[in-house]
Amino acid sequence: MPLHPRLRANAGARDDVNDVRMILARAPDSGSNFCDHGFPVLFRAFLASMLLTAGCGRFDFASLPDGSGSSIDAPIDAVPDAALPICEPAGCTVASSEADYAATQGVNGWYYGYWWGAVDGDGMYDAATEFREMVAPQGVWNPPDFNPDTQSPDFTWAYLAAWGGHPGFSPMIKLPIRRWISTVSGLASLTVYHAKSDSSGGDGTRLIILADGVEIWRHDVDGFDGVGVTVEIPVLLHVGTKIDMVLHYIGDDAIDTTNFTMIVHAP
Ligand SMILES: [Ca+2]
Ligand SMILES: [Ca+2]
Repeated sequence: MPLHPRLRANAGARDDVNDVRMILARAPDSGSNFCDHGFPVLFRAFLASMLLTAGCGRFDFASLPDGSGSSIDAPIDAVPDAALPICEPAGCTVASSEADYAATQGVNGWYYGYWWGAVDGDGMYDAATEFREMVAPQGVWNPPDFNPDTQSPDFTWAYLAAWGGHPGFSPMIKLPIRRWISTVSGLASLTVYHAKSDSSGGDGTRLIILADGVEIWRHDVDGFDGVGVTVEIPVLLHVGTKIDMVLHYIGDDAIDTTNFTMIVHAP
């Protein structure tokens, strides 16, 4: 990705990533300071495709573990519309998966679906074409062919509720996906919560967040972890940006009832 003309970046990757230092600074001839209010650019640093940080300024990676062969990517996106707040005042909420939850698709931008891994030849979820909508005749979202008889081949543990849901592994891989399609444009923060609802065991669940199909965050919660994590994930939104929360079973789907929610808000 081309560097923004007003910026210079020093980035590198060495075998010992503990020594990597990345500096994003205003170019000497720049007429404005990108770190001031307005954020004309969004800087994101990835280590082996995992988001490390975003924002602007100087980043020291001294706390990283050794990562021989890891790559560090630092795309710098020009965001001409980021100077406009996504809502006001600061911290205001645009969308909340729990507060906006409904038994109708599309309410406040939320959609409820799944990836049918068992019938996907390449085994990879394509956010552009492989989001299948669920249905919610009872207020809880299930695949449209769901059969509650556990002996049926169309049975699945995959479902979505206001507070979270459950991934499906047996008899067929079906991963529930909570999707939000942005109605705003600008820099936002996602408050993401991931914990076990049933913390009595199992091998845990994995929550993967994608922005227009690109992974921006993932987390594994242990089978006994009823506390989990709450994180803030910076993201640049445009009208139509698709944020997918994909709930994965990890090894199997035993005892995988999981809390996961997202709030989209202004920084
Ligand atoms: Ca696929
Ligand atoms: Ca599991």
